[in-house]
Amino acid sequence: MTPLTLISHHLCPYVQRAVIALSEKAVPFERVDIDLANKPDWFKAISPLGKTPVLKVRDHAIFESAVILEYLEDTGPNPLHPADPLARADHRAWMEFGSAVLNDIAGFYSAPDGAAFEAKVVALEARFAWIEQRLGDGPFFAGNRFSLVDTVFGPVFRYFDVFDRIDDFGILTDKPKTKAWRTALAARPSVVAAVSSDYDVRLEAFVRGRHSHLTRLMR
Ligand SMILES: N[C@@H](CCC(=O)N[C@@H](CS)C(=O)NCC(=O)O)C(=O)O
Repeated sequence: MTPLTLISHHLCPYVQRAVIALSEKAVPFERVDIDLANKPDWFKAISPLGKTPVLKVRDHAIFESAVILEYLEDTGPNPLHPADPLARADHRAWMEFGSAVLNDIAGFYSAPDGAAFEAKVVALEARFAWIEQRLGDGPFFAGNRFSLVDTVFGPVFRYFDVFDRIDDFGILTDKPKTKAWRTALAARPSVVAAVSSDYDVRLEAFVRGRHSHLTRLMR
């Protein structure tokens, strides 16, 4: 089997997608965490967008998490995408939706003032209203079968474990299906193992370093 190396970052939710998929497929890989605030030259030389994750396969460097996930689907065991083309398209669309949620989360923890912060709370609440509407009986996005959409949302919900300790912002309130999905993902071994045990401490330190509205709420 071709040795795989995943160039990673401790907190990166896009990295976590790939780690979860590799774990679900039981594909061995080496993880190399880098400092994105001080990118090593070797990383800059192989990463056209300068972002993690990058999956090294022999002398190829595959970038963009969605592309890495597709490559793992194409080459690894235990498919995480549904076989039906329409269902696959639907899953790809909700994975993209998950990236939009991540952009809003970044806006939420970086918002410089109360007005920008409130706008992101409203935006996130609306995103999760869509998710609540879309979810079925669970426990996962597509019922009993863990899918790539779950690899995207495990890292999304992980943020809220830290946000919830700051305050209840009401983003996930009155969304029972979303709540059950979050609980199921938090218990999935692949999701748990996608970050190190000091993840929460690191994320808190990261948010403090933003000097944002959320940082001020932490005090
Ligand atoms: N669309 C990319 C997003 C990856 C991304 O934004 N990675 C962040 C860390 S979570 C990054 O490397 N940021 C560093 C930078 O933009 O300079 C993907 O899906 O892989």
